[in-house]
Amino acid sequence: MIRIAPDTDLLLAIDVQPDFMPGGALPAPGGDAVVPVINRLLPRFNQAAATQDWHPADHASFASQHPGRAPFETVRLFYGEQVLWPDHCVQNTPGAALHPALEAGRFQLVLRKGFRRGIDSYSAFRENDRTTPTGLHGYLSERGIRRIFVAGLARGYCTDFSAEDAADLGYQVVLLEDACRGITPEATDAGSHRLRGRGVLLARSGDLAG
Ligand code: VGL
Ligand code: ZN
Repeated sequence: MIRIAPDTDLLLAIDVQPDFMPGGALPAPGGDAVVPVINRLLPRFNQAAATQDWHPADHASFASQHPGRAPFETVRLFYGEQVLWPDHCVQNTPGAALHPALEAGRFQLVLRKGFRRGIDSYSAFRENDRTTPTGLHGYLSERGIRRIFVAGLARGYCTDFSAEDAADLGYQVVLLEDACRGITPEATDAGSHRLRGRGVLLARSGDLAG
C-alpha cells in the first residue's frame, strides 16, 4: 500500500483529451477508460495538475507539414529525431479540450505544452529539444511537491517522458498503470523498461491508501 501524503503528493493527469481516445485523431486504444479512474482518484489528492497537448495547426510534429511523409515515420528536426503524427490537439478544437467528463475543476493548474511550432513536447517538464523548460518544475517545487503520481495518455510518449523527467528532477514518481493507456503495446513496454531504469514505481490505483 502507498499512503497518500496530503501536502506533498500531487496527481498529474497527462493529456486526457479526446484526440487521444477512440474516435480521435491519434487514439490510444481504451484511452477513454482513464477518465473514470482519474475522476475517482482526484478527490483523494489535495494537489492535482493536468497537461494539455496544444499544437498550432502547422506544428512541425504533424506529418501534414512534411510533403511526401506519412504519420509514424520519423524526421530530423533541429533537436534530433521526431516521430511524425497525424494532425492532433490543434489549439481551440474539440479534440484538444480536456475530456468533457473529466472533473477538471479539481485541477489547480492546467499546463499547455507543444505550442511552439518548431518543437514538440512529450514531457510536462521539458520540450523535445530536452532543454526548453515548461515551467512545471518551478511551480511544483515552489508548492513543496515531492512525489508525483502520473496518470493519463499516452504510455510510451507523454506519460512516460513526464515520469522520467520528474524522476530526473528529483521527485519520487509513481506511474499508475490502470490510469494510463498507450498508443501501441510496444511503446508501452519500452516505456515501462525505461521507467524502471529511472527508479519510477509502476503501481495501480488500488495500491493507494488514504
Ligand atoms: C502524445 C504523441 C504526440 C501523447 C502527444 O500525449 O502521448 N503523443 N503528442
Ligand atoms: Zn502532440
